[in-house]
Amino acid sequence: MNKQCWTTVCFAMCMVLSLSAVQIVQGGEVVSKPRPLQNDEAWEVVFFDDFDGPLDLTKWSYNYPWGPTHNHRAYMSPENVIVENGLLRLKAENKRHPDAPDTIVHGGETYSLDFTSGVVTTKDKFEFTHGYVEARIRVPSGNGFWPAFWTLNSEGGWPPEIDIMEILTKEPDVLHTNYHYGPSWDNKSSFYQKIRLFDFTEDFNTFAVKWTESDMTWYVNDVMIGSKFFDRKWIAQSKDNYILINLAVGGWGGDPDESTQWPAYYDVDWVRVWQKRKGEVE
Ligand SMILES: [Ca+2]
Repeated sequence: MNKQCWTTVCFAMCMVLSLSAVQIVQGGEVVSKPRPLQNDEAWEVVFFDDFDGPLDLTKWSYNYPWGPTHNHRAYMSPENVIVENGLLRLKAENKRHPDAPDTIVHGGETYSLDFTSGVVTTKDKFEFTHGYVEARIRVPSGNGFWPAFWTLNSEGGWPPEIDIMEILTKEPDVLHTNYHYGPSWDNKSSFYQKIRLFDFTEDFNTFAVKWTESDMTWYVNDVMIGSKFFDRKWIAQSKDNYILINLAVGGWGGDPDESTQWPAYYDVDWVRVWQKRKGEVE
């Protein structure tokens, strides 16, 4: 066998080996590739955080881009965003923040800001169009919490919004996923799925969405859940998205009550975004 043949054989063997590999190097460490991507070597990690601490401010910002409040009863504070023991911990407390106004109005609803909690986003630091977005998460238990893992367009219009994970902890075994889309706030549509699986407060679970130009698909622990969203026109409305991770109190999740244990923690072990290498077809 001449040199050229050997080169060809070696190249073929390398291809076989690389096709069988399901792990990649990230930040000097080997991480498992999520099962939904394993048949396609073109996917690579383009964003990650293992929260080995302190919070990496080249990747994350405190607060919502529009301020410390939203459609819930917690005032968001950087002091309630903690990174320890390899975890991002958003801490909800049963106390009013000294800077919090008594109430806010959002979407016609009035919210009394009696609680303090935390949020981080990648706005202006990491924004992406299409990919496989995943995080390993443990949500708090008890009545009154609404932990979420979601994305918004960087240019600020709404809709669209991709909700990878929303859990109302009064129903700890129910996962809510959503894609909000449409021409305006008043004239929006939602691809909403509500799926009862198992108690998400008991352990860490991986939540993901695979977002391509042709479909959106949601996953829990690498297993597809619900059905796909196929509408290319409205999928194209999402672009340059940033990630939000927040622990809301009250609002859609309902209010805390006497049984609620404080403080409560929403823990994130890691976040990763995978994309196809440039030039690869989605
Ligand atoms: Ca970690």
